[in-house]
Amino acid sequence: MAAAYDSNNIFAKILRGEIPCKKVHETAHSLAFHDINPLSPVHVLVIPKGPYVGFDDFSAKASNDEIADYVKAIGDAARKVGVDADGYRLLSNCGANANQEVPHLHVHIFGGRVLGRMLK
Ligand code: DGP
Repeated sequence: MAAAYDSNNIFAKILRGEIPCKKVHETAHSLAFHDINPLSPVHVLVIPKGPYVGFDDFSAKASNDEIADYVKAIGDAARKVGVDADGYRLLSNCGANANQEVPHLHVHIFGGRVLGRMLK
């Protein structure tokens, strides 16, 4: 079972506008912005606006509208930053075993170079 949502996590603060971000794309239910500590030439994070800790509670509790919006936002963000032509990697760390650092669901988009087998 996922942990309870902590509304003081850094991405909740970004969503409330309390901390700035370099926005890539925004929809009704999703926000994409550049990672503060990029691990590849393009490193974007895409988050749902709702209070979901990770993929587990998002997939269990989010509405079909939120899920559709989020999936589309990930693809649209990748196209906006131009990694669709050469390829990119999507990754979401979910929970302790995956070393998830920020307890708000995020999908990483890595691109801009040939990627090793593991990143993150
Ligand atoms: P993960 O380990 O999967 O939970 O990745 C968390 C990512 O969040 C990590 O790549 C760095 C990024 N990050 C942490 N704090 C901030 C922040 O304040 N702004 C932005 N843009 N990214 C952040």
